[in-house]
Amino acid sequence: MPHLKLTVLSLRYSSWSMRPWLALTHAGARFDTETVELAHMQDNGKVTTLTDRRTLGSVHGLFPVLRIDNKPIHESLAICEYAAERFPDAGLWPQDTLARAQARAVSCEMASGFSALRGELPCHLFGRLAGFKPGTGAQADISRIFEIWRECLERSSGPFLFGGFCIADAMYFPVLTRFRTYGVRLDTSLEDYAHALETLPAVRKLMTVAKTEPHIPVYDAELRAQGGDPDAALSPA
Ligand SMILES: N[C@@H](CCC(=O)N[C@@H](CS)C(=O)NCC(=O)O)C(=O)O
Repeated sequence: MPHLKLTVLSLRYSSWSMRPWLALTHAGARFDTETVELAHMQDNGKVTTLTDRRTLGSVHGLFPVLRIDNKPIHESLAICEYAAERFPDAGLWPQDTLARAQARAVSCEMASGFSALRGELPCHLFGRLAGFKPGTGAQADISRIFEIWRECLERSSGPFLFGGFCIADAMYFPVLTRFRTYGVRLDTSLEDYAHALETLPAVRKLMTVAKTEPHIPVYDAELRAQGGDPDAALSPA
């Protein structure tokens, strides 16, 4: 069996890292997770060069990277594709050809879009900010995401976007956590989807692991500056 190592930024915040972590975990893959910390995220005025990033295991400067016996795959969706092919019994893509293409389409839409949402509502698994009002661009992204979720759930009858949990759900999980952090309300049908995601064993495991992941001081400072609390949703020990 090849050795798998997933190099990530802190799973408290890194949405791109969470996605392949969830896909691999749901598939039952045995893999090591290595969390790296970048100098410019420590709130000390330092920069992180491409050389620094490569020394820490990146290929093109970003994370996550999966290494299979030290051979890298960068880009989260490509890592998820690898997991789907390596662990075919996990159902990481739908069986049906059309549903599979549709699942890939909404996954690609997530990977390449929603920049206003990403910019305005940074991912904080345990953060909470009361009274947040999205701007026009972020609101348009939220509306489109609700539309995708409703259409998929109507077609599949749930509980996940394409019936069983698949890569499309892994792609949208960090969006759901943003909705929780910033108080974006879901209607009843979408709350059922949220419940299915939040109680999935791989998601529960992620939430447990994330509690032990490092804080990123610049992200916490940005949330606090808006009146938020980066640890508000941590359950008492
Ligand atoms: N398209 C890439 C995006 C990866 C990405 O943006 N990763 C962020 C972490 S969530 C990162 O490495 N950021 C480093 C930085 O901001 O300096 C993927 O899907 O893997």
